[in-house]
Amino acid sequence: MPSFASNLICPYCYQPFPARKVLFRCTGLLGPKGERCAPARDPALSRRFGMNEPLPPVFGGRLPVVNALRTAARCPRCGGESTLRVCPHCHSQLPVHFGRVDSRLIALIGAKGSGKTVYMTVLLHELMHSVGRRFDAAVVGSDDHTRSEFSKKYEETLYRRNVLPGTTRPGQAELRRPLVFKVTLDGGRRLLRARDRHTITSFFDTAGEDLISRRSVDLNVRYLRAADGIILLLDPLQMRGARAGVRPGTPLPELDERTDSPVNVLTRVTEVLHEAHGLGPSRRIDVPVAVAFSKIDALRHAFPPDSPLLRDPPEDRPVFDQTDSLAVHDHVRALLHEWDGAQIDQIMRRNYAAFRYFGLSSLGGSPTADNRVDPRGIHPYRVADPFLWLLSRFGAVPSTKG
Ligand SMILES: Nc1nc2c(ncn2[C@@H]2O[C@H](COP(=O)(O)OP(=O)(O)OP(=O)(O)O)[C@@H](O)[C@H]2O)c(=O)[nH]1
Ligand SMILES: [Mg+2]
Ligand SMILES: [Zn+2]
Ligand SMILES: [Zn+2]
Repeated sequence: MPSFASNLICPYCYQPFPARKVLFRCTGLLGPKGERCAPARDPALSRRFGMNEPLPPVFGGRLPVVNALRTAARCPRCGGESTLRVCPHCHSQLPVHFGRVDSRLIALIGAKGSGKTVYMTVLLHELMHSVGRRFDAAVVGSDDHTRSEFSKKYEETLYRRNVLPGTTRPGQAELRRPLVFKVTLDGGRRLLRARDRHTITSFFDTAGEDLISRRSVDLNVRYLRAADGIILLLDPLQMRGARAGVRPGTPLPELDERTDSPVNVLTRVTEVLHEAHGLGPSRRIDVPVAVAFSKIDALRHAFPPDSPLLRDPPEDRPVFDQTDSLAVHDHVRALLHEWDGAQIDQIMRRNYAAFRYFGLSSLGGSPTADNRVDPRGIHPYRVADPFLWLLSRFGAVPSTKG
């Protein structure tokens, strides 16, 4: 999405709106007239995200529009000035630079139990720590909800209590709120651009069960339609051909009527994207899709010694390494044939203009029998690759020529 686009897309509810329609939330501080706007439950936030905390009122549309992206407005009730911009649909507070910096919505999808919630947690943790250091990037939650949700719920569960998350509640896409982060790359030390560059990324962790029936896929249609990039997480342990070769002792996900084969998930997501973008069956979808195979730790023992999935990605420079990534891509494509997943490759080639295969492991090893993090800790492998590939496609990080 270009900056100054007339239509912005809210990173929380993924609904589009023209920049001039943005609303403001009163600060709730004492205004110049000596009045103060009282906080109350916001029906829009409550309906869509189940957020009921009392907040000062929302207002808008009163001032002459000097600049569609105006950053402050005066509250008609108390007369106080506010810079807190909110989405006209869901009333979520918009990130500080929203509308003037790149905003990229990244949908994370995959079947039930494919590892999405664990992956999102580990990826963001890595981005905030090691990967962030390498790219000299600051990755911060862009609102209070994201900051507290991420640290109290996601990080706390996995990194401090060492418990794997339970199934993400299905059917409640309306109540679950994407996590919105701002990635700031330090311009001074970057190769391509001189100024700091901000990218707002919004992650929506779907409930795998929402992908089972055609009807519940539609729940996620809005998220898929608005996505600038998609990370499709597929679980090789749910593929017949791969299950046969897992490291002995690896707990295998049960395949029951609530899980769906990766091929079926991909087929359905492809149909939805075709429909959402109004494309005929012969047109290819041009949203970049990172097809990432999770839980690679359970299969690596059988890879040939020269496999790129046995080495670490080059991490000495703040660039996305295309040569390494293409080697992984080719290797995963070859593995797909062994895993009885040749159909996945056919679907990708026929329907997508830009896709790449990845192999990763969020935990770096199997969880324990009672589904806790192994006491040896979390050792993520290649988790940042799909995200960095998307960022490089968005022009937000440099990449080497492949
Ligand atoms: N071996 C291995 N197992 C993993 C890894 N990541 C996740 N798992 C296993 O996969 C299970 C499911 O992971 P989740 O992240 O909850 O999966 P999800 O895709 O969010 O599932 P739903 O919320 O039900 O759609 C975990 O409880 C772990 O047992 C990994 O990197 N390696
Ligand atoms: Mg989940
Ligand atoms: Zn006010
Ligand atoms: Zn919104």
